[in-house]
Amino acid sequence: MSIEARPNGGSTTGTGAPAASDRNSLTIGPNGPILLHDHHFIEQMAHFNRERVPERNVHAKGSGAFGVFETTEDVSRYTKAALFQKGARTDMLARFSTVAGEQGSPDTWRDPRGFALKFYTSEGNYDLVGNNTPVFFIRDTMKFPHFIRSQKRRGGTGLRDNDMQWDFWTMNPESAHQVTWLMGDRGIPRSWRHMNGYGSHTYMWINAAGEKFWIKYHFKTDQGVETLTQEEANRIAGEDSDFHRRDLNEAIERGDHPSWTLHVQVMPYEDARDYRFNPFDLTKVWPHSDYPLIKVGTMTLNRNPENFFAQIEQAAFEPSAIVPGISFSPDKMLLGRVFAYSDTHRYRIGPNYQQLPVNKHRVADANTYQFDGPMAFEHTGDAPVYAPNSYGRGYSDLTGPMEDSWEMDGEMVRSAYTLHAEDDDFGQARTLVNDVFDDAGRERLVHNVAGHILGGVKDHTLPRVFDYWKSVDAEIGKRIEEAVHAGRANAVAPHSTAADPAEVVASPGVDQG
Ligand code: HDE
Repeated sequence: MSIEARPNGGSTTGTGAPAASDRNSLTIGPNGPILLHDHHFIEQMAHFNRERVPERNVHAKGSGAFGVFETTEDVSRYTKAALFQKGARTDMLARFSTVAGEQGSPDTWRDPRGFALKFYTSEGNYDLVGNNTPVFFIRDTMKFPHFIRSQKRRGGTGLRDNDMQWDFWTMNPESAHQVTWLMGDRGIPRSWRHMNGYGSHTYMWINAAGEKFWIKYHFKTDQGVETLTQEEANRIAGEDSDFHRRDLNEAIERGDHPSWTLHVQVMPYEDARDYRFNPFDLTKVWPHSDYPLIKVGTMTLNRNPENFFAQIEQAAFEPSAIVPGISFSPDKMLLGRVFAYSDTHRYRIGPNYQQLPVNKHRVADANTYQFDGPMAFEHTGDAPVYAPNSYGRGYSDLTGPMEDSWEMDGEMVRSAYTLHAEDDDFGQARTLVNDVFDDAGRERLVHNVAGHILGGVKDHTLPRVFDYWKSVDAEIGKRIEEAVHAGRANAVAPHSTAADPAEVVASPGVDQG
């Protein structure tokens, strides 16, 4: 919406009337006191004091753009979802973000990146709220607040603390796969355009015949994966904390529209029970040799937001936003998130956040039994506000087994997952190190991990850290231990002359994750 200059060149009050001045408050004489009935001054000041909404408590730093998803292949044998029918073109919004840093933190910190997608489909919004990593640190939602607090700031000093991070990671060994990925090259993408996106969890697809499949999403960047070294990232963090936000905005501005090709892995419903890994364990991937990638379509980002606050800060992505043909899975992390996101939006933005234009679905004949609440500006007139009713307002009344259900039995317990044949905490991390990283990649992994450890890990945490890495791979663990001992031996004593920054493996002042 472009606001042309008004005929008198002036502005208006919040109620639309001409405003007298945006430069001088109303006083008795030029030197007198400000008058209480200077309502324009009061309105300006009062609204200014209320311009901030709470930042996201994770993924606070991010940005995004609008675009379109086009399904180019026929995957109707797996899903009936309208947006995934061949030829469908669906408007969408993407938001990319870091995880632990606050709104003003550097884009180039070592961290997973949020890869949040909102598809405005003809059947309702479908939100796929993933990361640029196919796995995660933990596999039970109950641990999430503890995990996040260990990555943020200490209760006493308010400082971030690498020791706290390793204390948590080494006491939760299921984190090893994600931590290995994080400390490797992909922990710092060169730009959001040069990273892949993943749904991370296992989801359910249902086809028109009601047949169910387990699937995993892979958005492969068409720009190619490119990363930053720790040293490049440290430098950029000091020069331009909005490096990634600026890159995306300027690329779209110059017509260089980034795109990603979506593939899915499809697991027949019955395979899950005996698959060698727990297919719902978010710390695990499904080897592509077991379930190869199947192409679906292309996502292209081609329009920058007009207003950052209205369209990015207030964008509300929620894993609970699903459409017919797509559903959840027994993944405890996904089920926890299905509750948490809408809850956080009600707190952060308000209970009517779904009415905001950026969050509004595109379903013409929507019929929602939600009414009133703060800032409600949609309504259904005098239509019945209850169901059932005899005045013709429709309502839903399905009973019996739901099409997207799955079988479960057993008593209520609090427990870890039962382990499948090859389930353990370090095996897939070891595969990542030995079969995916090359020699140079392993060298950078050792360098990054040792640098992070030298950034403040305390003596009593160190043995667990070395054991953690030796459990991933004996050789890598040994090299990390040697690099840390060497780094400590070379560390310059605080009282002596300043060290050459290049010699200090880690810049403790710069966050590494
Ligand atoms: Fe999030 N996560 N998360 N997360 N997450 C949030 O929702 C949460 C997890 C992810 O750009 C919050 O709107 C729980 C995994 C992204 O606006 C919050 C758990 C993955 C974004 C929240 C997880 C993600 C968020 C904070 C453990 C990848 C940014 C603000 C089960 C698959 C979305 C908000 C955006 C944001 C909860 C773990 C991705 C607090 C409880 C795993 C991309 O609700």
